[in-house]
Amino acid sequence: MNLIVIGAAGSGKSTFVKNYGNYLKNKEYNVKLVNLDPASDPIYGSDANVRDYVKTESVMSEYRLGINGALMKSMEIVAENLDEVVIKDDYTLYDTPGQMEIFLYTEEGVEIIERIMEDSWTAGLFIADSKVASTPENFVSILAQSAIVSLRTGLPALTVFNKIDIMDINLDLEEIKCSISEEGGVLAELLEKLLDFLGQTTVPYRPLKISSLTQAGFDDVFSAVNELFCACGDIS
Ligand SMILES: Nc1nc2c(ncn2[C@@H]2O[C@H](COP(=O)(O)OP(=O)(O)O)[C@@H](O)[C@H]2O)c(=O)[nH]1
Ligand SMILES: [Mg+2]
Repeated sequence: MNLIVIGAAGSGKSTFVKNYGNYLKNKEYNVKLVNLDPASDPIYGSDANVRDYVKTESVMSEYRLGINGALMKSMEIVAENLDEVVIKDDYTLYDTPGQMEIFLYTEEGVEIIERIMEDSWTAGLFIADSKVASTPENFVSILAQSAIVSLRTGLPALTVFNKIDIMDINLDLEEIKCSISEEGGVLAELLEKLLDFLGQTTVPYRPLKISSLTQAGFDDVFSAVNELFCACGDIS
């Protein structure tokens, strides 16, 4: 089974990959950790690392590119080395580039996902920083992003609210709706409509709150992922 960990810079993807990898190893699974971020060295012992093939800082000087151009070029080089970095095991956790858009909005990102998906169960885990989702407006924006992750990747995906050790958030959709409508005005009306629409994502049915640092909520992630792939399972 593959888990592709996607999220904004700083949301905690790499910390999740490191500690969820340990969590799975403690359950006696064979686990592989793969770094797909050409711009940062992994904070864990990786079993495959794109930085063995491309380093964004070297691409910047070699091709005389700015950081964004170099990230795009780096993804092209990553895509040329997929044989080396797509590896199968009981679980393979893929850590994606710090900047989510480099992965989601490039042809190479889609190509990498398709390659990982070949012949094995693959899920997307969208990691959101709970601090960013702490107001109703921002919560709706996270739901919108989670819908974008599903649409762009075509993966069965779960949204995970990280860093609950420092910020616990309310995921009760009805309560969020109430606090939005209390605000009134055009923005509240728009948010309410969006919330109705985005409430169709898995978030309301499977509120997943975790701390990648303390491992709180990892059991919930484990069962939610299994249910995604269990014919008898029902994520509602
Ligand atoms: N308090 C807290 N900090 C976290 C958690 N997960 C990640 N961090 C911190 O958030 C920062 C960014 O984490 P990182 O894993 O590098 O994010 P990435 O850019 O998405 O890979 C680091 O300082 C982490 O220690 C968490 O669950 N709780
Ligand atoms: Mg990272």
